[in-house]
Amino acid sequence: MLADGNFIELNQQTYPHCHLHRSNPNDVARTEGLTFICARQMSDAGPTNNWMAPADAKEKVRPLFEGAMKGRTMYVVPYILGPASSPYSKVGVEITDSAYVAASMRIMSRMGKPALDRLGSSDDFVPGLHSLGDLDPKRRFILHFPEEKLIWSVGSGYGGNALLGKKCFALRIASWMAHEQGWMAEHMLILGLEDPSGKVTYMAAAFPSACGKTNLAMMVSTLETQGYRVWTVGDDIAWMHIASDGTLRAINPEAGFFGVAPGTNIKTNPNVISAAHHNTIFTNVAITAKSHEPWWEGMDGAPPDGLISWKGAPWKPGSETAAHPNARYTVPASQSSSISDRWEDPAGVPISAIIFGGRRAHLAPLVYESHNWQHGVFIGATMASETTAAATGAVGVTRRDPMAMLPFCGYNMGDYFGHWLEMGSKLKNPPKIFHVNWFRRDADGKFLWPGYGENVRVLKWMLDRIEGRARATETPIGYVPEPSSLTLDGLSIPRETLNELLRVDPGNWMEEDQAIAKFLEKFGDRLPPALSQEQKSLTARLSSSSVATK
Ligand code: O2Y
Ligand code: MN
Repeated sequence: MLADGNFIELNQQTYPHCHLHRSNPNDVARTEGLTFICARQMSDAGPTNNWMAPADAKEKVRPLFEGAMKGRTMYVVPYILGPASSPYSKVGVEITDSAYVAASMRIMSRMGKPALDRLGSSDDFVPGLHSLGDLDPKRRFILHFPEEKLIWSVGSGYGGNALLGKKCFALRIASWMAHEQGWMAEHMLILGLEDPSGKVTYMAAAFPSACGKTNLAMMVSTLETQGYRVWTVGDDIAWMHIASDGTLRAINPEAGFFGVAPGTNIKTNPNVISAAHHNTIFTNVAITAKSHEPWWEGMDGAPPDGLISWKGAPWKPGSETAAHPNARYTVPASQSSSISDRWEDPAGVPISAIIFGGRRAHLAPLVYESHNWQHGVFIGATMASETTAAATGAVGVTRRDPMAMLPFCGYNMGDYFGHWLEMGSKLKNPPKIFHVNWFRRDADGKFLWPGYGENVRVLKWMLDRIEGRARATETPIGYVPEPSSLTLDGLSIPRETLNELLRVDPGNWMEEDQAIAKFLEKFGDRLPPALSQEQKSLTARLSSSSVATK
C-alpha cells in the first residue's frame, strides 16, 4: 500500500505504525441516497428506506462488477462481529479489491484466522461482495438482500459504504436477523459507569451522527475523584439479547473505532487522542509537511505552518478546510485506556439504562426519564436532532431519526417499533429509558451545559434513579431531575441556567407533538397502536399540563 500510494507513512517516531489514506475526493462519506434494502416486498423495506426488487437490483448492478477487479488484487476477508467466543457473535466474509478496506477491516473486526476457526466447515456467514468499481457516484450502489443475508457494494471505497461489517452487516442485515430471531441490533454506544464502591452499571445510548457518541463512550469523568468513572464497551453499535435470567445483555460487534477526527482534541476526547498515536489508519486528514504528523480542524489552536491538505496539496489559510469534515481515525478499541475489562465478555454486559438523545437548541431538557418501557419506545421512535453544517450543509433543520436508526434499519420501521415493544414485554426488569440533550442554548445562542466530561453528572443522576435515590418532577414529557438531585459541586452553574436546562415549555412541546403525530402517520398500518396511544396521551398531558412532584 505504501508502494502504490494507498498509504502514506506518518511520522514513525511520534505515530508508530500509523498511516494516512486519501480517498477519492468524490468518495468521502457513506451515501444514504445510493443505499437500498432489496427485500422481496417493498413494504418490508418500509417508508424510510430506498427499495429495489432483488432481481431488478441484481440485473442493474451485476454488470458493474463484471471485470471490475481485473488487474487488481482480490482480498478474501473472513471476520467475526463480536468477541470470538461469544454465542451472540456472527461471521461475515467480505470479498474486496481494496487493500485499504482489508486493512481497515483488520482493525474494526476480528479478522482472519479467528473467523476461519469459528466458521469451520459451516456455511453460516454473511457474504459481502465489494468492488471499488470506477468510483463514479453514478455507478455506486450499496445493496442489502435481507432475505438472502447478502450484501453487494460497488463504486465506493469509503467507510460505511465499503467496510461491509459495519453499517451494512452489523446494523442493516443484523437488524433484520434480530427481528427474525428475537434480539436487537442497535446504533448504540455501550458504557459502564463505575460508582465509588467499584460496582459498574452498564448503559447503552443512541444518538444520531454528530451528537458525540464516541466522546461519551470514551469520556474522562470529572467526578473521578468522587469515584465515578466511565468505561468503554463500544462506541457505535450494540447487539443485545435477552439472557436466560431475563436481563438484556449487550455485546459490541466491533473491535475498533472509526471516529470523526475534526473536533477531536485533548478536551473533547483525551482517550482517543492517546489511543490514536499508534497502529492507526487516518483517512482524509491533513498532515504537517515537515514532520508528517496528522492534523485536523479543532485538534488544537491555529493551523501549523506548512500543512498538506487532505487532497495532498499545500494548504492555504482561507481556502477549504485542511482536513475533510468527515476525516476519520481507525483505531483498535483495545488501545483506549478507557476500555472496559468486560468489553469482550462473551456473555455481554447487563444493560440497566437505555439513553436516547439529539441536538435540540431550545426544546428538550438536559435529561428526562420515561414513565415506562412503552413510553420510552415512543420517546426513541420520535426523537429528533437539529442538523449541523458539517453533516448536511443545512444548519438547524430538525431531522427525526428514530432510535438513531433511520439510515440503518434494514426493514420497515413500523415493524421495528413493534419489535422494541415486544422485546420490552419479554424482559424481566426492563432497563429504564432516558432522553438527554447536551445542546440546549440560551437566548444568545450559547450552550447552557458544558458537556464532555461533565456529562457524567447526568449519567450519575440516571444511576441514582435506577437505584431509587434521586428525586424527579413529573412533567408532561416524563420525569425531569429536581435541581437538588443533580451532583453539581465543583461546577459553577447559575440557578437560572439550571432552571432553563430543565425547563419543559408546554407551548413548544405542543408544536413538537403535532410534528410527531405527522411523522408517525408515515408508518400507516405498520405503526403499533401502542405508539399512537402514547402520542394521544402526550397530547392530553400537554393540554392539562399537570406538574406534580413524585
Ligand atoms: O461516512 C462514513 O462512511 C462513516 S459513517 C459512521 C462511521 C462510524 C460510526 N458511525 C457512523 C455513522 O454515520 O453513524
Ligand atoms: Mn454511527
